[in-house]
Amino acid sequence: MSASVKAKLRTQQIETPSWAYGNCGTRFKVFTQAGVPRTVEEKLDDAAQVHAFTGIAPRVALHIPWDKVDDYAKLSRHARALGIEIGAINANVFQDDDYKLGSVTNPDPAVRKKALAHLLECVDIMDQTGSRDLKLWFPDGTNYPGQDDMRTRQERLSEALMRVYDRLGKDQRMLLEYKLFEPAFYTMDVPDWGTAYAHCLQLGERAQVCVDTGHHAPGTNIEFIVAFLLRVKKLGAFDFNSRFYADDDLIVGAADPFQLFRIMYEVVRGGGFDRDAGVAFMLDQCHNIEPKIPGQIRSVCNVQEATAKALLVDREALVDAQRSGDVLRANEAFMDAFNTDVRPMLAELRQEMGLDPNPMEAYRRSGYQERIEAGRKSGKQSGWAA
Ligand SMILES: [Mn+2]
Repeated sequence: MSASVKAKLRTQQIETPSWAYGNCGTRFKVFTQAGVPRTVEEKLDDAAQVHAFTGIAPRVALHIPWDKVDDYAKLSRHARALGIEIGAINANVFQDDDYKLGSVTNPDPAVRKKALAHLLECVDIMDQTGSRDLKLWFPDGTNYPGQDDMRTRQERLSEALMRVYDRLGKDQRMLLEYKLFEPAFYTMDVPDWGTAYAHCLQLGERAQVCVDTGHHAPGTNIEFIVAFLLRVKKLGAFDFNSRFYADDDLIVGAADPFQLFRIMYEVVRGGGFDRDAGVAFMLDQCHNIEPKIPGQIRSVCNVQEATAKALLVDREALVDAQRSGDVLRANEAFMDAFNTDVRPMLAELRQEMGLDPNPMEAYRRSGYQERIEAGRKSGKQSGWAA
């Protein structure tokens, strides 16, 4: 069994976010770190380290305008020279004063126009980087009952999404992300997977839902959402991170490894792990207090561990117990896989892939962290305002 599990794990690809390498923080404080990238190229350099030590993180997502450059073809070449590729393009309609009352659902048509122009610009960038996915997350919503008309805002959203969808190339996809609350506190215009799903359904098959694991109410059964969306071919991507309370953006698997396993089991069960299913496994995280590159390595390894356990579930025994209504035996089959220590198997896999069995230790030993801390002294660090 372990040989077939390892063969599957070899095909896994996890995309890291460029913004995880820059400075970030909470709304109270951004703590800067030594050695943080000053340019997009340096973010790609750091992302390449994560791939070098894990072997399964060959792509990095960009965020526009944070990662805006003059020459995207040149940036793609820089990525390829490092052994990685540019992944999804993430739009940003949350940082301008104009967006105080929303972006594509703003009551002011001029603001809506500006937001739409940015989304279309992101598709132009995808054409140049060769990216398949446009990831859309809208901060749009209201804080007070009566502030704006919820239904009209849905019309505005739908109109903008249609315009962007029409602009996509035939190999490009739109990933629509939802979030329960924040920055708006009364209503969000895309608050949940049902809303995202309904819009994607209306748009067409190249519009799919992105499940950010930190964007639900506490206690939400995320694996059910995953199972449902996979069944109807609308699960486009994950934004993995973990949370204790709200959108904490912590290292994936840190808060609830069992939940991550349950999610990955539904992915395996629903065929979402097969490459042609097109599910993008992305991380969306902020490393506020921990060093960023090892923070990403840890996260990638945690997804890999949960995936390994999900692949280890004895499906035959499970299905047999389920069909015969044997509740306890079914649960045992499930839990046996979760309780398996897969670390020795993963160490073996890495050695077979020509990697160090322990990516965290190997990174520490590599001296890369010391080199960037010494070398990146002048210039402005990328990231949120410090
Ligand atoms: Mn996200």
